[in-house]
Amino acid sequence: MKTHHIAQKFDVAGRAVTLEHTGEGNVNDTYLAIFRTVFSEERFILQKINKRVFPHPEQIMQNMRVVTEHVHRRIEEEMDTADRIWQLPRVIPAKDGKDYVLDDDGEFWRAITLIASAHSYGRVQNIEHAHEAGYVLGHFQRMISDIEIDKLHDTLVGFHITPGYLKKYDEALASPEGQERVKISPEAQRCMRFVEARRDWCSILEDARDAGELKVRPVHGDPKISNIMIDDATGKGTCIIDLDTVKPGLIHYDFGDCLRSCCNPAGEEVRDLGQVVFDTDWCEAIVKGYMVNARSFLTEADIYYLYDSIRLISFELGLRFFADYIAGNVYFNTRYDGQNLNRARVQFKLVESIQAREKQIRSILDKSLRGC
Ligand code: GN1
Ligand code: MG
Repeated sequence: MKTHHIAQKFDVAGRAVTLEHTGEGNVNDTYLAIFRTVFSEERFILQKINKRVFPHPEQIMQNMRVVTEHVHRRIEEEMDTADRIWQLPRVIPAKDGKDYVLDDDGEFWRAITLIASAHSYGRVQNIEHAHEAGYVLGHFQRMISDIEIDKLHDTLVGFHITPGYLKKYDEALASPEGQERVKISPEAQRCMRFVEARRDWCSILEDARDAGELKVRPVHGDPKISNIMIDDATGKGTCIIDLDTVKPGLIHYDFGDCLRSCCNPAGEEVRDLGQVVFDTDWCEAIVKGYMVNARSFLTEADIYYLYDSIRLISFELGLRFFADYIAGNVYFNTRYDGQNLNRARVQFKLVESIQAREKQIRSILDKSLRGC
């Protein structure tokens, strides 16, 4: 079935004029759809959900319903006192009333509204942008903090459980194909040594959760910089998109991932590793923005593990990329064979940079918790 025909099955007025593949996202396929009637135009987002990654797309849609309805209500409740108009996309139903369309190949499609007059960026543009990224994340976490976790499905079992990724990595490495892929690449061998040296602290967050120190709460799961929308008119954050991984987890996954993504000015795909660094000025701005909302819900134990989460989630993403490279690129979309290896090296370089700045990062966290 052609993408145009699929788009036409959603409840949007008019006819499909263009469908542009955005090329963004490492997992799903995303299109910008433009529909026209004789007097209007509607733009929306059309996505094919990657079933290799998400085995139950219908659960993602149920979560999306719960989350968007809840957050829309919360935003409206606070509308009069808010410093901006917060937004969050809504699910566009299919003409048959369902939340999705299944095509002839059994592929799963959904449509969501486009947040207009706003853009997201692949990298932080300036210090204000960094501040807004933190602000948007803190606000979203506060908005979803009162959703009961048993109302949310676990859409991706094992997501952000670092010891689980380590186990998968060990399995991929133990296979004959995995052995071969590492044998032929000195860079892969260096990555392997990098992982070995850090194996022992992989369970730091999960141990704290098992010990009852950290509580499981609703989290976004993927607050990277390209999921933060900035209002074209005001330069302020307006919403966070990509709700596939909103599910029960530790808020540390979000905090660590936001800093991992935002504080590396070179981005995730850079080939020149010399450009990869953890920018502490941006870190300070993000943490300040985040704390505006987060100070109200962070516990002492949460605070204790904030630094570790930055280091751990960067390491974890590097490990996920590296394991996928060894397994033959089966999870993340790739455009060339060594892409996952390069992505892993970028994240590992970032881990080194984070470790080298531990004192500075801890002092930024302390200062901003004291409101300085
Ligand atoms: C994937 O597909 P995308 O770009 O939204 C991944 C995240 C990673 C991110 C790194 C479900 O997100 O966990 O942090 O790539 N999503 C999933 O760019 O695995
Ligand atoms: Mg995502």
